[in-house]
Amino acid sequence: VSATKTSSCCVSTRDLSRATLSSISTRIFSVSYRKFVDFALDETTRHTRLFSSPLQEKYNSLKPKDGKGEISMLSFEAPEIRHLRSLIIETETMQVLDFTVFPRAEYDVPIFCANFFTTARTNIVVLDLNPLHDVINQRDYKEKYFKSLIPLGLKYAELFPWGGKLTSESIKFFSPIVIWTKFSSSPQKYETLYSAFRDYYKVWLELISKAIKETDESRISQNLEAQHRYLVWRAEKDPGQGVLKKLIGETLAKDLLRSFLFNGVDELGSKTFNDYFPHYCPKDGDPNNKGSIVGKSFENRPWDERGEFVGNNILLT
Ligand code: BLA
Repeated sequence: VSATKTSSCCVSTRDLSRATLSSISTRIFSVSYRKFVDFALDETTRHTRLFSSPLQEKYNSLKPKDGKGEISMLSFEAPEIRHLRSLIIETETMQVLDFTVFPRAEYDVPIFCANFFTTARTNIVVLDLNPLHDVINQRDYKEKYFKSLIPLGLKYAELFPWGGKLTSESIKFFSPIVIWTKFSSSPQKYETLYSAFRDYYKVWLELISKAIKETDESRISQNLEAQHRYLVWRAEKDPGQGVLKKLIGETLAKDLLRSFLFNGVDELGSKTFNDYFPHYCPKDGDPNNKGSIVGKSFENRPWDERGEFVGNNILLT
């Protein structure tokens, strides 16, 4: 009897202490994305020469309007990289990473894209090598960059289930290995995300290091237009805009988006949002008045395990 008592007493104490520990670790666990950026910068300098960007002087750090927390920015260039920039937001209630690397127009290499939005409870994550050209209809471009990466995508698709419906147009900017996911905050998930970030970034660096500089003017201008279209999409429709406006006000947020995050949107081309996305626009021509006319779709991952697109094709021509 006494043995049983002891053991039942020990079990409950152990359970109790486990519960206490886990609640403490939930409470004290706080995410920082700084080590992600440190990793990326270290790794980049192993492949190329990074130079501080002229934008760095103006865009380095900002205080949110309520004075709580910090917004930090870094930006660089390299012989193959037009713009490598990171934005980290750290406040009492959220941690955000927006880390994107745009190759120069002489390269048709994908755009590296990591967008992580974290609160105490939840995470909204996009990690991808955003294709510069169409990977749904242009098989040669898809095979050139993504064929060998499908196993990597599959590994993380299992660890990070598809995040559900998203703005339909976004799918055209995503690759077959995109990680689009939402999950509850936990130290384990954070470490897995760090590992995915490192793997995807290393793979992207391999691509840019091996890429052959394009000399054909018409291909260079196709790359340039594709980059401009991407910038126009994101500067107009980035889902982080609302958060940025709340934190720093409309004027600063707009400047940050157009001149820093999506730098080039006003310089690399003259086409407008309506030119690139005519189906998106309501009759009054203002793309901000309504959401997408096609709305949200792709409840499930629209790529199969061979990297074939299996979503519907309404707007993908
Ligand atoms: C939500 N962010 C989302 C969603 C996507 C992305 C797909 C789901 C909602 C939707 O489909 O619109 C991210 N979409 C992208 C990316 C591309 C794209 C990376 O088309 C690239 C082509 N997110 C940020 C930053 C913040 C942020 C910097 O990157 C905050 C400062 C926040 N993203 C954020 C929030 C949501 C979100 C709050 C949920 C709100 C919403 O669903 O609109």
